[in-house]
Amino acid sequence: MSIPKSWLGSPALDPSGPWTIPQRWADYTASEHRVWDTLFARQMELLPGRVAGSFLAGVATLGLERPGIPDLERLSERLHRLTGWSVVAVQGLVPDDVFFDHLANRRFVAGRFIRRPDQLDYLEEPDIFHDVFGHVPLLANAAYADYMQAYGQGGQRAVRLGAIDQLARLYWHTVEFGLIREANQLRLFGAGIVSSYSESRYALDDPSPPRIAFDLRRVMRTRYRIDSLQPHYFVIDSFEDLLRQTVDTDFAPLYEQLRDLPELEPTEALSSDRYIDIS
Ligand code: HBI
Ligand code: FE
Repeated sequence: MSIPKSWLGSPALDPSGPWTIPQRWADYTASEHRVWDTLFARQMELLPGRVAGSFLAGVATLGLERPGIPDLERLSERLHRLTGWSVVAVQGLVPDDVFFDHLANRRFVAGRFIRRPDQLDYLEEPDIFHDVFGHVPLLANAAYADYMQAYGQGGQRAVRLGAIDQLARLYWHTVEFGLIREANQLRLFGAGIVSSYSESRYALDDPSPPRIAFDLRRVMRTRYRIDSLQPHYFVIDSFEDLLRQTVDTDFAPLYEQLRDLPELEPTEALSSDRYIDIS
């Protein structure tokens, strides 16, 4: 990945780009807003003391405590002032190259729809609760915001180098399911965890999944499961360290090396793994 330009300028907020749709905020029903409120209350009761401090700070400064599904225009205005990111609505999953293009331009895509009341605990496609509650608070953190942009730029290069799988694993094991060391404790930061009631507890409380110190090469070789709780978690030291480890690496030769090494199955251990056992 190349060095991301840190957020210095302030180009106009651009709520567009490929595959976006209008949010039509006024069209959400009372029942849809209630689903958001239920999920929000449940996670906010659980997360203090378990989630990275920057996440809770982001929830507060972005005004996510207001009841109801957030209005993305309003949310983007606040976020844009802090780190130059905006949030745009899409129908659902978008192709990889489109996803990377948005990230590289500091736009996070959020599914417009919200899960049904009978799907509070599990759904396959990312909805607005996962995308906004899970991902957006940390975009108010400068290092995390730079990491996400660098990821988008790295993704555009990975498309050309045929290395999407390796890069997608990095995203999965950090942005979606990462843990962080903070205040000499393990804390959550991955959006897939913090937007899930069961995984927010399991990832910290359950004795079975190993917590392994983040290592870029190791993570890029590790296949993942999308249909169950994670069999292990990777732990970063800080967002600054994650950013440094990735932007200081030339990914093209790394992909070449990784091609010659076997992929690791989700539960496979390596002798070089360093376990983190603080609780
Ligand atoms: N589209 N809406 C949406 N959200 C995602 O998280 C997403 C996507 N398309 C592709 C994608 N993620 C991943 O495959 C990339 O990180 C590799
Ligand atoms: Fe996600």
